[in-house]
Amino acid sequence: MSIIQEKSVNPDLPRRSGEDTQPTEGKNSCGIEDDLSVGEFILHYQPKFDLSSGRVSGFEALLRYDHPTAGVLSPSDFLDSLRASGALHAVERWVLRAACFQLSQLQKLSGQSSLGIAVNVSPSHIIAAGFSDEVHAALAESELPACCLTIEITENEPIPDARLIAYSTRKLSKAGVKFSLDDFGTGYSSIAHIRDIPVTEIKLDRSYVAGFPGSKTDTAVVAAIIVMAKALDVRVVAEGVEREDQLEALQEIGCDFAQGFLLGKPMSPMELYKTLAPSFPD
Ligand code: G
Ligand code: MN
Repeated sequence: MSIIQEKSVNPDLPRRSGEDTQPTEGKNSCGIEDDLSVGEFILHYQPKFDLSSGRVSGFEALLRYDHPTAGVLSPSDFLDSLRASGALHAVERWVLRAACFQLSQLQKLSGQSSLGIAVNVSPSHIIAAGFSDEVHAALAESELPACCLTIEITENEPIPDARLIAYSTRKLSKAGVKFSLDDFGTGYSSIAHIRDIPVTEIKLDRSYVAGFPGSKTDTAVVAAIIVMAKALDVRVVAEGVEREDQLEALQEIGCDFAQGFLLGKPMSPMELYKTLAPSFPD
C-alpha cells in the first residue's frame, strides 16, 4: 500500500453480470444501480474543531463516489442504491480500513499523534456478526490506537435491536473506541440511545444549527440538548456551521466542538496531507 492512497481500490462489491455497464442519464442516475464498479469510492476529510482551544481535534471521513461522467457524488445520491444492492456494509468496511490507514499516515507525517478520525457506520452493520473483528483489524493493520477512532452511528436507518447494539458498542468501548450519535435530533435518533449506548458525543443536526441563534425554537432546542449532554457527561459537536454568528453563539452557549464549511470544507487526502504536513512533496 503506498503512503498516499489518493484513490484507493474499490471495495469488493457485488456486480450484476451480463448487464450494460454504461452509466444512465438523469437525476440520481449515476449508474450505481447498474454497476457499482463504473466509478470509484473515495474519501474526503472534514476537520472538527475544539471550540475551547480553537484547534483541529480530528477529521470525519466522508464517503464520495467518483463517477466517470457525473463527477463526485455525495452519499445522498447513492446511499439508497447502495443499501438496496446489499453492498453497504462492504463499503463501510472499506471506509473503516481506508480512514484508519490514512489518519495513521497523517499522524506520522504531521507529528500530531492526538488527531482523531470519525467514521460513519450504519446501525445494522454495528450489530452484524464480525463487526468488532473488522474494527480491531482496521486498527491493527493501520497501527492506530483505539482511542483515536470514533464511530458515528448514523441515524438514517432505525436501530434494529437496542440490546444488540448496546452489547456490540460496549465491547468496543471497553477497548477504547468512541461512539457518537450522528444527526442528533432527526431521523431515528432517540434520547434512549444516549442511555443505552456508551456514547461520548452527540452531533447536533445541522437543521437546528442553521436556525441558531436567529430562530427562537432552534435556539431553545440547541440550548436544551447542550444542557442535557453536559448533565450526562457527553460532548456536543455542532454540524453544518456556516456563519460567524453561529460560531460565536455556539462558543458562548458552551458547545464543545464544531464542524462546517465556515471552519473547513471536506478535502481530499492529498489536500489534507499538504495542509498538516507542509513539507509533503507534490
Ligand atoms: O450527517 P453527516 O454529518 O455525516 O453528513 C456529512 C455531510 O455534510 C457531508 O457530505 C458534508 O459534505 C456535508 N457538510 C459538511 N459541512 C457542511 C456545512 O457546513 N453545510 C452543509 N450544508 N453541509 C455540510
Ligand atoms: Mn457523520
